[in-house]
Amino acid sequence: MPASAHINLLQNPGFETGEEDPWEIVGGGLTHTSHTGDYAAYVELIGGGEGWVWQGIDPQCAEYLEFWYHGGYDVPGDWEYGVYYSDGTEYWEDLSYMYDWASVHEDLDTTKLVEAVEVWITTTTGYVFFGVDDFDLEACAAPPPVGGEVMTPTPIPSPVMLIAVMAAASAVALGYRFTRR
Ligand SMILES: [Ca+2]
Repeated sequence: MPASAHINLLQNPGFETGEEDPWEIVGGGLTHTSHTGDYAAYVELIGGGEGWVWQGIDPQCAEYLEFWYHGGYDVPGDWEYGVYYSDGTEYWEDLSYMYDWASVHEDLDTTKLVEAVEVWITTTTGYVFFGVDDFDLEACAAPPPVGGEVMTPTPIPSPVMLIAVMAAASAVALGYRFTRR
């Protein structure tokens, strides 16, 4: 596993400021039913609809996304989490129903820059309550250059270098002979 910088690119990742900012929480808010600390975010849908917990950042390379969640309930619908990359592509994965808090870990594409993360909840009927807490969007330890390739130096022996190496070798051989005499 590649080393990471141990820098969380998200602000207020565990909602412990007690305010939603800079998260965008639609269809929910903050709750004291947390994974750790005093607060978590939740989305609650009654009889259908959609909601989400979203945060945008300045585009940066991220090694992985982690967070804790619980909820879902056994009703028709989708609960997913996703990452928005600065090139316009997105990556989404399904979440399954979890009564107890469970963790998610997703390794990300480090050739791209993340500009937002989101947990997205939708249902057509019934009741859904989803809690999320303790997000970590982990910064890359060494962001790869964007728009270019990493240059790997390949040693190419030039004639000048070969002559120098041969001269050095013969000088050593001569020196050896002289000191031995
Ligand atoms: Ca918390």
